[in-house]
Amino acid sequence: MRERMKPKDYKSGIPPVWCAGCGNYGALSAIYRALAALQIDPANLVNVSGIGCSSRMPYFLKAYKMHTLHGRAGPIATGLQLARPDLKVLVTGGDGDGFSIGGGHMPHLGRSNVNLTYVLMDNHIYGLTKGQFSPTSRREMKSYTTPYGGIEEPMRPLLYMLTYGASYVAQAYAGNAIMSAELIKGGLEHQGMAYIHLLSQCPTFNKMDTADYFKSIIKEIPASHDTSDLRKAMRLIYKFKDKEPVGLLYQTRRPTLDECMAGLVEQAGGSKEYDIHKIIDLARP
Ligand SMILES: Cc1ncc(C[n+]2csc(CCOP(=O)(O)OP(=O)(O)O)c2C)c(N)n1
Ligand code: SF4
Repeated sequence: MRERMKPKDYKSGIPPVWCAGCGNYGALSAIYRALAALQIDPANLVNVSGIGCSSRMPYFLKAYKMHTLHGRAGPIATGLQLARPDLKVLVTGGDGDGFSIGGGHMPHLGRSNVNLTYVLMDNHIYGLTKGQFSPTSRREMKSYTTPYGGIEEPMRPLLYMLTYGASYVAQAYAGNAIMSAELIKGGLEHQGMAYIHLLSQCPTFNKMDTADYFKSIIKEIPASHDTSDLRKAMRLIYKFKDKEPVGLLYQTRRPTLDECMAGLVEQAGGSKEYDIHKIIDLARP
C-alpha cells in the first residue's frame, strides 16, 4: 500500500466499459473517494458482485474481487466474510440482480447482520440485457418486455431493507459523488450489514428515468432526523410522498453474524482442540 492513498490510487488500470453518461461512473468515483477517506489497504479489501452492468464494478477497483453469478453476490460475500472476518467486504450490483433474482438472499443478509457493505446501483431497468422492466421500474415505463407499460407496482428497496433488519440504511443519487462517498464511507466503517442505495441513470435503455428525473425526485433528509429510530426511518419514506429521501436513514449497532459465530465457538469450548469422537459417540446406540 502507498503511504497516502488518493482516490485515483484505487483504480485497477482496467478502464470502465460503461456507456457515456452512465450513472455507474458516479458510483465508482464515490467508492474510490470513500476508500481513500478511510485509507483502506487494497490488500484487505474484497469486492464481490453479481451479474449486470453495475456488477462489472470489481474490475475497475484495486482490490481482491469476485464476479459471481446473477443474484448470488450476497451469499458468496457472506461465506467470505465468515471465513475471513478481518477483510473489508464490499458487494456491488444492480436492482435486478439484488431484488429480482437475488431477492431471496436480501432478507437474510439483513436479519443475520452480515458485516459487509452493499452498494446497489438502481437504474430502474435491466441494463446489460438491453432494457427489460425491473422490480423498481415505474408502471408507466414502456420497455423491451413491457411495450404497453408495466403491470406491477415498483417495490420500495429502502423500506424492504429496513424491514429485513439491515443495521445501516442510506440512499443517494449517484451523480452526487460527494454525498454517495460520504454514505459509502459510513457503511464501510459500520459494523454490520450496511445497505447504500444509489439512484443511477441508464441513458442507453431507460429514456424515462434520466439524470434530471432522478435529481428532481430526491429530497435531502433533514439534519434533525434521528438515525437511531427505526420507525422514524420508515416514516421518512412515506413522509416524503413522491420524493426519495437521500442521506442516512438508519443506523444501529447489534451483534454481527461473525460475532455471533465466534460467540458460539467460544461457548462450545473452542474449535482447535475439539475431539471429533465426542460427536461420533453421540450417535452410539
Ligand atoms: C441466472 C441468470 N439469469 C439471467 C441472466 C441474464 N442477465 C444478465 S444481467 C441481467 C440483469 C441486469 O440488470 P441489473 O441487475 O438491474 O443490472 P444492470 O445491468 O442494470 O446494472 C440478467 C437478467 C443471467 N446472467 N443469469
Ligand atoms: S446499458 Fe445502461 S447501465 Fe449499462 S453501461 Fe450503458 S448506460 Fe450504464
